Amino acid sequence: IESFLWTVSIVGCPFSGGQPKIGVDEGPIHLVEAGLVNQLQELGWNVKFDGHHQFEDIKYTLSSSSATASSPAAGTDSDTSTTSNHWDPPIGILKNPRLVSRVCEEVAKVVSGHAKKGELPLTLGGDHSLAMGTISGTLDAHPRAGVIWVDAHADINTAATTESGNIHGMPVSFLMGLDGNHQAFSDFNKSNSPSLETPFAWIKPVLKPSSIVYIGLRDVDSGEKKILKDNGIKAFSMHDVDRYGIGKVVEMALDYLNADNTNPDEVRPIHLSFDVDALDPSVAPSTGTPVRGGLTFREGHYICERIWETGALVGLDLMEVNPSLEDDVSVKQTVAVGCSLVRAALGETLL
Ligand code: HAR
Ligand code: MN
Ligand code: MN
Ligand code: MN
Repeated sequence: IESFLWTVSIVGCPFSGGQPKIGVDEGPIHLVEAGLVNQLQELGWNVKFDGHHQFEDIKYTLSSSSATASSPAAGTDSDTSTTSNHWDPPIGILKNPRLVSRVCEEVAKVVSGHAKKGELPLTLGGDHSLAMGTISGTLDAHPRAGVIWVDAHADINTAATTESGNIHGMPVSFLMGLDGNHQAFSDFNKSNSPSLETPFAWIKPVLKPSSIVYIGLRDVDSGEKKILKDNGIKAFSMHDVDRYGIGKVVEMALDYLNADNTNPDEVRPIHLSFDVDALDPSVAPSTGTPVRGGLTFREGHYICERIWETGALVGLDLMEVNPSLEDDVSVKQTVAVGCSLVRAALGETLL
């Protein structure tokens, strides 16, 4: 194992603003408290972890920069995920758009900074809206990188298709710069109160539709199905996992990303964005939007192990662990599985 020289940088993101349930912001805290740092050191990694990111200053800047802001001080808004603020009103039905945008912009800078130093950024969520930050950061440092997105959901709704207004169901559409967002945001700009910032202006459409592969999908909205089809996006649903087996599915995913590779010896860098709800709820119960019929414990781990084996992993996300959902045993189980998936992606072997 040659990993002993390598550095993994943990980016702890206690953030829940991309969805309405309190508690997912505690995911990274529980993963670290369960001993993740030590577990990665035991695998031979040099682990950098400077504590979880505090996004409080972002909330503060947002609330005080708005001309319409009245006096309540930052910090009195204890739950930004369920209430909308005078400084961050919805755009259409999108909730907390400016907060999500600012937080992801910060995450993008942090991830890109680590990656450019040759470190492997490991982002612990928090909700999956954070992937706008992590993938922007990875592609800034590794422009050729491809994304493997493991999830029950496609997270590719646009402002025009989302039925929930929860931005964790939308990050891929922003990364691709899909049209449905442009229209909604230019409509918004026309009616914008000048004191309110337009969110997501910083995101470059860096992710080509041919640079992502999904594995594990089973709850895809009808608007999302159309987007996947219209853009020719490669996706392996649970139907495909049943049909071909996880081994074949992961090979097909890797082959797809490397299909245009001019030098076949030089595999494309890979960013793995793993939403824990890809796993069956019997395996990972403590998550905000569980969907039955998911990946088994081994199927989830196999994906991570096989990607590690390629030697091409340059970025890793583990998202949507919510320690306030379900009973204590379920929380412990979900956190333990989360740590175990990360170890598998970072080189833990069974033999
Ligand atoms: N597609 C639904 C929506 O847009 C549900 C999205 C749920 N997303 C996550 N992340 N849990 O994958 O709201
Ligand atoms: Mn707790
Ligand atoms: Mn997701
Ligand atoms: Mn999901």
